[in-house]
Amino acid sequence: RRGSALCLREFRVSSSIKSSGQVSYELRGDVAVMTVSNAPVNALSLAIRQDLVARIKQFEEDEAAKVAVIVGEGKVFIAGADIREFKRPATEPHLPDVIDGIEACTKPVIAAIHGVALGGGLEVALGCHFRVGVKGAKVGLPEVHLGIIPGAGGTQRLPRLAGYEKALEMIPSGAPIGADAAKAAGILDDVSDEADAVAAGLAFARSVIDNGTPLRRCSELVAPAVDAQVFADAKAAVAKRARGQKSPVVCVEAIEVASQTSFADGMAKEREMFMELKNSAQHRALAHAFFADRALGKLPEIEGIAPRTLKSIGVIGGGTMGAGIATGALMNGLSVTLIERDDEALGRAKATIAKNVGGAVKKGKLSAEQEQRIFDKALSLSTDYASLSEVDLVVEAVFEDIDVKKQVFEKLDAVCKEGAVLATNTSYLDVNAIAAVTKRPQDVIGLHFFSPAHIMKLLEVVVADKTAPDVIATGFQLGKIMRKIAVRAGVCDGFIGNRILATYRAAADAIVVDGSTPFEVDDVMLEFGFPMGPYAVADLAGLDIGWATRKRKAPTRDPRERYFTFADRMCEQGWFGQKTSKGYYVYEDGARKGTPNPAVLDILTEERKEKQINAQNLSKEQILDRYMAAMVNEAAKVVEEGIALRPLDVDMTLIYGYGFPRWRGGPMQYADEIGLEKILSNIKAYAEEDGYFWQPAKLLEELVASGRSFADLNAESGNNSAAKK
Ligand code: 3H9
Repeated sequence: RRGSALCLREFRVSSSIKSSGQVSYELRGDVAVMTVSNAPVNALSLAIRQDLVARIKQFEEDEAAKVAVIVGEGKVFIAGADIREFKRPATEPHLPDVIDGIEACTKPVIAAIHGVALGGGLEVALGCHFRVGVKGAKVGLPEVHLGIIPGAGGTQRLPRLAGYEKALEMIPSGAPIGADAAKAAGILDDVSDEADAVAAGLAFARSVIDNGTPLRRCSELVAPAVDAQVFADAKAAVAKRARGQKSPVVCVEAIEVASQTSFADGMAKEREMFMELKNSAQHRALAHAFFADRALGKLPEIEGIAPRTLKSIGVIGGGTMGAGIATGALMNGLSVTLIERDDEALGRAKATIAKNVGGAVKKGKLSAEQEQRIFDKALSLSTDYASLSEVDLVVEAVFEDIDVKKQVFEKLDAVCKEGAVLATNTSYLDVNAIAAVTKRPQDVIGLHFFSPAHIMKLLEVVVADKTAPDVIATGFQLGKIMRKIAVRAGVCDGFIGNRILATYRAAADAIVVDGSTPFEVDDVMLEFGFPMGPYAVADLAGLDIGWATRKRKAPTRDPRERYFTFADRMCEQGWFGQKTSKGYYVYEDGARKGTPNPAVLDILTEERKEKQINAQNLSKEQILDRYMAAMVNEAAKVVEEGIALRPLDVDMTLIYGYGFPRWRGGPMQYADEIGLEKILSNIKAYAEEDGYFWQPAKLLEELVASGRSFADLNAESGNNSAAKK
């Protein structure tokens, strides 16, 4: 039989492999229990793969063992291949061969799944002859999120077992499904009532032995045929959603291969597709993002520090931002006391919260009971600061003016209990100056939410000079409770995100005044993968906001700075973007997507004439290079000054708060891919035109001089597990 031959081949391979002891083998009566043990998530490292091969050989030769059960030690079954190994050349035994070896066994092998079986973990289970899950278990093939496809038979075995439609649903989305759904789809043979995977596996093994159930190999199954149009439709839908990311489309193509060829040919093709993606910049970027996500909260200053109690919070200000913060907190189980200046403003705030919460209920993110609880119990409204005397944390979201904020903090200092965290949601003001008006600067922190605050993922935790470590820990804890991505930032104008944004927006304005159109810049950034270009974003945010900032900053503007007037001229005409139906784009009848406003081009022509600028005709590539150089240069300064602790903090800020395509990994990861030398030499060339704006970051120069990258800096920080050897 094909299976046995394969199995024997594996045995020969394995005879020279020494077991490292990470997959244990224990005979329980006539059932061999193999326990994969590689904390924390039983990733299929080289040692585990070697061990699996050895244990399968042992089982095949063990006359006392009739059936084998594979289980995972700890919280999960197996979370997939060891992603850290992908940076190095693949080492034998390769996972597809290990799994073929399991499937080829002549005696039944059962996967008993608890926690999760993800990626290669589910592929191991698909290589087994039976799969049983305990309640609460989840299975999925999330490789797409790492810019790859399942590469150990997932794209070939899953459609054979569960059908093409199910595979097309699960693999390109990467979304895991629960045990019951997996059973309904035929992926699990049973969902056990046993709490423990070993007990579930043993019980299933017993029934296989008692009933003499024949082996079932996924590779030998034939899925019901489907029309080729199903794949064409899936590819089109997935490509639209993926916006430049390759792996979702390749996932569909790999599943389609399963419908066209033999299992063996399909496996060869899957391997080819997998290897190509594994060696791609998109995979490197997404793997970087995976580990960066997990490194964000690992900060030496809060290691081992417990956060303060966090059950009830106060929110000052019930505008869009304050109501959004209150909504986010309420939806995640916190009690909220919201303060406004009068009953009318409180009524408006309550209506906004009700609308936000209602929207979440409609989307199925919240139940009607939870909604009821929020308005019956969790939300209090008050015009009196004294109502904040017992809250654990207060977030101030009042008008962005330093004097107004200082007054608020003086009042908070007077009424809040000892140990309460006092947070400002300012987006650029000096948190040190705000802390200084209180007698407890150690309790003051910036918590910079992004609007709409109950939806946007990013939270900048802004650490001031005197902020206490447990207050920082509490900021991160609030982020966790509210399901935000919290990034540590230092104090400066605009912190990490808005400071970098201001710089690349200024670069965009220069590109536009020097000859390109805002629409070309937007198109280039859309093509790059941003959901919107900077000028469409400006229209959405309201052009009057930038106008007010420019007016405020006018007295302190450095005369060496190039100043552009086109945006002011647009505002003077009352064009504030979407809210006035006109800005860079024209929004007919309240449309959310506009068409280019041709009058903007006339305003630009006038400005060029006044300033005697000869319009340059920049190519798309030149526009992109300038835009990205500005972003990377400012980002490097932000790291150099310690505003961001590591390059990865910048990357995640831009991804979660500013629409930077995740599959490019953030600006620092992108810069590493392009090469820091190239970025620096571009900056130096631009500096010949405008030496004030294009001052190279010292950090960038240092890295180029020492031949290092931003990834090296992340690794040197010691908190990025991707970099660990
Ligand atoms: C694959 O399988 C390819 C195959 O198709 C083909 C191969 C040929 N590898 O998330 P957590 C680390 S691709 C290495 O905080 P949780 C993680 O970095 C893989 N390390 O825990 C963290 O380390 P640290 C497809 C991994 O409880 C620690 O484990 N599989 C891996 O919130 C704890 O992780 C996936 O994409 C890994 N595969 O969530 C699944 N996974 O403590 C990826 C985790 O140093 N994993 N680590 O920061 C997950 O989705 C979640 O980790 C999981 C646990 C849900 C399992």
